[in-house]
Amino acid sequence: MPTISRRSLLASALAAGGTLATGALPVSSPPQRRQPAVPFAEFFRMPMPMPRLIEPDTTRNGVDVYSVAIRRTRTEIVPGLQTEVLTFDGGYPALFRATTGRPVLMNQHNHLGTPVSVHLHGGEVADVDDGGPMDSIDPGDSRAYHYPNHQPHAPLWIHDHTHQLEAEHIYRGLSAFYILQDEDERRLPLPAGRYDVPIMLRDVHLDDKGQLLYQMEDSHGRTTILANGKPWPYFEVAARKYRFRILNSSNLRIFRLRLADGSPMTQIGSDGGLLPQPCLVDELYLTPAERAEVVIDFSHYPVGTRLELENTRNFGKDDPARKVLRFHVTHTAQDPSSIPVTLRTLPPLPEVTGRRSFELSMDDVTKPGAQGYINGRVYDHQRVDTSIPWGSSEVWTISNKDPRFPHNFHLHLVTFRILERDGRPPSAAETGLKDTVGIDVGETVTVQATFDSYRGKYLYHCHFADHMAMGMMGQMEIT
Ligand SMILES: [Cu+2]
Repeated sequence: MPTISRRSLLASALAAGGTLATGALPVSSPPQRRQPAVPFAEFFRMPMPMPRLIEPDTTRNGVDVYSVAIRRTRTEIVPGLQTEVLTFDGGYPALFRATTGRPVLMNQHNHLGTPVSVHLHGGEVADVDDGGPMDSIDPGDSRAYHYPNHQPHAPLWIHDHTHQLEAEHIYRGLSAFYILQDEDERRLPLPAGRYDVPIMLRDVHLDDKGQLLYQMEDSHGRTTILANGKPWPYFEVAARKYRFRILNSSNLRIFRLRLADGSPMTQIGSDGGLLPQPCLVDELYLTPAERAEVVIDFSHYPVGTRLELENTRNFGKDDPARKVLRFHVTHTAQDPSSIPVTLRTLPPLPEVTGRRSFELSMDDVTKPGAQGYINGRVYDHQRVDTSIPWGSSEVWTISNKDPRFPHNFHLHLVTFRILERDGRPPSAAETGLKDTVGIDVGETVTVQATFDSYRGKYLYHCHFADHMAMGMMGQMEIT
């Protein structure tokens, strides 16, 4: 066995937001990673499906009205076994499509035995429609959520946000794409239609019956990587350009994605839609809830090529999570698409009206009752942590003071711009609108957000879902 330095060991363990007892591991120990209990699905054996498109039941006065059943279903993750999952309308995962300027009324019916709260991540919605942690739908009840879709295009998503159940609910499948498009985006000559492909990534831990095993902070056990609900699938492509909208819906896993042959990808978008300009990237770094949109040009490859999308943030060469999916170039096709030099123009940043600081920290997760903190406080829905005057534009400095765990930071209601990462300007990939930003151990990130839409109470939190469940959330009130 090759010698593993303590530094790389720690880095590997941290890579997946892992559980690691402080100072307890000898220098030569391999990471304490359980092998999957079942013979896990083989790599690149199943095709990657599209998410299930959920369509509105009707359109009333220009509003698309949906009726969505939140329910259990079964899906084949390990070939030959049926795995029980939680879904929006049976989609594992599901996909909603919406258009800027066209409101949605989403009736959610809770057929589970637990409360659920439906949150449109990245959505600019009234606080009563935001799916707050305490504002849940009881088992057997229904609720209508109003999504005005005033905001520009963005690859949004929907997930459960019920206090202390969110982590397990999201893990078991309550996450869906909500792709909001506008004319500014649609008129660009980017790959479209069947060449515009959403990919939801996550990791899971399967037990010996092929069922999802949920334990808090089980980053070492979640070694099966799913793309659109299938383990390590393959995806057949034509030798032309494709647009991929990639969401990391994992609870704890950070993906660092690259093409196995080292070719660059063209990143065109992030959480809040298109970047101002496309940029060439060697890798995509996605913490939980972050999105990246890329164009990959398969015309460089002969028909017959098999090209892996790898995850280089992993536990080493025996870690199945180093693999993600594989593209199979199966045929040629016409390609009228192109990538414009300018994708959008973002408005200039307003004058700064206030500054605040936030520190993220967490108890040692190996201790029972471990909690997560923002500025030393655990989430309390009855407490307002941050009062913000309506119309203000604030600079928030967020530091990860945790010596062990990466975190990230998500703001409800608004997008923000990243000003600095550890004192340096953001990379080109981070120059767009963001709603979630990764903050590694010891890092400090500075962002600017403008609170000029709704008034009311909203959350900000770490989006490592297991950390949310540990209370690593705060409440802001825009007044
Ligand atoms: Cu966290």
